[in-house]
Amino acid sequence: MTRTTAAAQDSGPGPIPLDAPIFVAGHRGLVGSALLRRLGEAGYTNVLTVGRDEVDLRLQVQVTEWFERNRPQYVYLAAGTVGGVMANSTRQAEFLYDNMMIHATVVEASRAVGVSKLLYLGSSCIYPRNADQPIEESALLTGPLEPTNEGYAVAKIAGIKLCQFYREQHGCNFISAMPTNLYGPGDNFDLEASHVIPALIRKFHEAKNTGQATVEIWGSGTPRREFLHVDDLASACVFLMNSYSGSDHVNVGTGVDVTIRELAETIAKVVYPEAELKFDSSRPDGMPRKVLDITRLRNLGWEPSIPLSEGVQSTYEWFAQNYDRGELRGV
Ligand code: GFB
Repeated sequence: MTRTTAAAQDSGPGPIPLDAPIFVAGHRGLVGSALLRRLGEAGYTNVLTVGRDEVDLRLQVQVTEWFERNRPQYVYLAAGTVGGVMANSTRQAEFLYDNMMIHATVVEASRAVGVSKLLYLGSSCIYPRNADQPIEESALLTGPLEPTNEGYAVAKIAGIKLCQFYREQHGCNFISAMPTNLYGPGDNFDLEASHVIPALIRKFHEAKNTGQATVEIWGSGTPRREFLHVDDLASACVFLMNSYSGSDHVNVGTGVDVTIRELAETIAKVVYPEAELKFDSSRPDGMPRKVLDITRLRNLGWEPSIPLSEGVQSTYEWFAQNYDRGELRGV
């Protein structure tokens, strides 16, 4: 194996050819579908996907066989079992098992067929519950995790380490991006399993339709969160795939956070301004605050471009157009 210098590794092999075979794992999810849109806009012509009916990404044999047949050269690893604070806290075994397996099989198959570069997507929940805010990448593994998403976070941390160790031991150019809380078109709008933005968009919409005066917001309304539109994340991923090849993971966010009460007010303004907010303290708050330090990404040359109010407006438009389709209502 030829060793390259740290600087050369950080800048990577240069732009990805537009006709290179690129695999997007998890293409039906919020992130994967945004990646397909972004890669299409950017002119990539050979984007590969596979449905879960064809390949169970938790099964190494199936994944390796698919890689051997399709020979992707670049991989975006956006597949996983995901959900909001409630789904995470009540299905920790599933979140840990599924994600650990999916990361392991795709990383190993990528090594086995000699993939040139893989981008692994983690989550900001990898950081300790009491990390200093905004959270720098160096906060990883410096303290105990938020208990409501410990299973998911442990799987995501294992994924980062896996990429780093494959780099060290096998010379693989595998990089990791850590997105903050995401939202956008194609999200999961199931009220028990979803994240806060899709849940509130749906709750305000249904309350408006039925003339209900109050809308229930989980928890105290005081936790602080940072929200990134998924199209901004997809843009950052394509940017990193083309320009970054370091071993350290890179935070992807906006660097700006709001309270859940402020978020609810922003969504109410777009969907149903007359609604009254009612806070349900029997539901979990989760992390008290989660906002990423995005200095590393900024220094590499990328900035987010979609403000929260604009992103909520366009996501609501997408939701309203698609609401009649049964799957958005979990039926
Ligand atoms: O989006 P969410 O589930 O993600 O919740 P987390 C964020 C905050 O919104 C919490 C509050 O304080 C919730 O209590 N919230 C208010 C609501 N109303 C609602 C509602 O109707 N639905 C939901 N879901 N929340 C997840 C982690 O945590 O974030 C995952 O569990 C992952 O591991 C993901 O990292 C990004 O930020 O709390």
